Amino acid sequence: MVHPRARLTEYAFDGLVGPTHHYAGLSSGNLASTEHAGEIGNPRAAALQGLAKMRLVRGLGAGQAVLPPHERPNLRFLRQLGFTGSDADVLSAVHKYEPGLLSAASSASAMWAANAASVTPSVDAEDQRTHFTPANLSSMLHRSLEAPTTTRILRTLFADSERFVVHDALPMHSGYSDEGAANHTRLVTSRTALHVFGWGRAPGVTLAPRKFPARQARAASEAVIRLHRLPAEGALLWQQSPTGIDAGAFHSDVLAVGSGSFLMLHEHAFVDGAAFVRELEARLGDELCVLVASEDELPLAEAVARYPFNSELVPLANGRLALLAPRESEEQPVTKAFLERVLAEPNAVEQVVYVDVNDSMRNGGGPACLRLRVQLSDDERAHVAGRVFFDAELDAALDAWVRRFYRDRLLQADLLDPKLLVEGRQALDELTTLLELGSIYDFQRG
Ligand code: SUG
Repeated sequence: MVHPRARLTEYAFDGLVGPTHHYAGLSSGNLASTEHAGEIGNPRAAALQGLAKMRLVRGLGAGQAVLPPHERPNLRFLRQLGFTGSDADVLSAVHKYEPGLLSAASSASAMWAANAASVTPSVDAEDQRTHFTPANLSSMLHRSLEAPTTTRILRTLFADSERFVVHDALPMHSGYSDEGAANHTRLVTSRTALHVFGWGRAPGVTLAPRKFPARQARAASEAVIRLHRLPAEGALLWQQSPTGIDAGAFHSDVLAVGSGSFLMLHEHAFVDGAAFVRELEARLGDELCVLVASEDELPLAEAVARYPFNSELVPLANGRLALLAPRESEEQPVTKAFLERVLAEPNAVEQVVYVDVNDSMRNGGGPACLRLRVQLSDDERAHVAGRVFFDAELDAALDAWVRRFYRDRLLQADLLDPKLLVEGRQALDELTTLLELGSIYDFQRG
């Protein structure tokens, strides 16, 4: 068990990009997804970009681990909808019926691991275990298919029930729609730790986006707080700004990112941003450093297009942070100027590194979307099953694995190719051996 003051190390668990990565315009309200629909995908480049980011984080001396992709196309889902015959029959019938449905069944969206689950470190939970609730992702069809496999993966890795608990995903209902850690930030000062949950809708709340869906239900965040045994004073729920959502900020991590005692956000990230910051200051004290970009400084449209707030904040050994921003935000002067202001703030971010995750960005996933933060003590880390912690050897093995199995060109029409299904299964079968995970996929379990 964990001592309440045990030192925790943060591990970024990155979702490995799956072999079916493509652009299908599946996420209404995610402008990049809609804009790039139908473009040629390059799963190999996307996966290699992901590995390069992990290599960079590890090179900074920070904790890095991987989560495997899910099996796609998802034949179980398609058969559940009444498509029958051989796998090839199912794929061609679905494609004929509705190509978008085949895309939904084939999306590599599990790569955006920030949406995999909500996580509470053991030091913050009343029972001193690390809690995980896989996100049900019920607001988008293609993403709603992820929870069973995510649950299985997390239960495989975090099987030690003395230290970890992986809850069931919340019920698949719009009232409990849960997007995982993409709407969550843990802030810490020497006074306390505070879990901030951004939510988009709740019964009786009339302030709501008009164009795009609000994905996170407040009741879902409340359920996570109960499940994770967070004391009431350790959590703060706040509504995402409908203006932000209607401008394309479908998760709160599109307009806000925090780590430790640092938070940066856009004024349209949350409803009544000034009151939000006052509340944080009251709870966390003077050590908290909050940087707000006003609409004048950084227009919402640029913030959504360039994703500076979806930067990955990497805790460094000296207590400061590295900020991994998407390359797109370096290329736009106003956005770059904002990040330079962040860098100039004393005692928070000591370096800004621009990373190329463009193949993910074109589907609305920046650096922060690709990772799930899990804080672990050394003892807890030693009890994580499998071989998922990223070191030079795993890096080399994964790099060779991607180059061996991944295509460098993929269009929606390729998804009905039964060879793609076979290649994908071979790749995942090999991966489970590499990561020492046993049989986690349906095709391996019969
Ligand atoms: O859920 N895109 C993802 C992007 C997730 C970003 N995650 C965070 N902000 N944490 C989504 O909208 C697009 C797939 C497509 O259109 O092919 C997609 O699912």
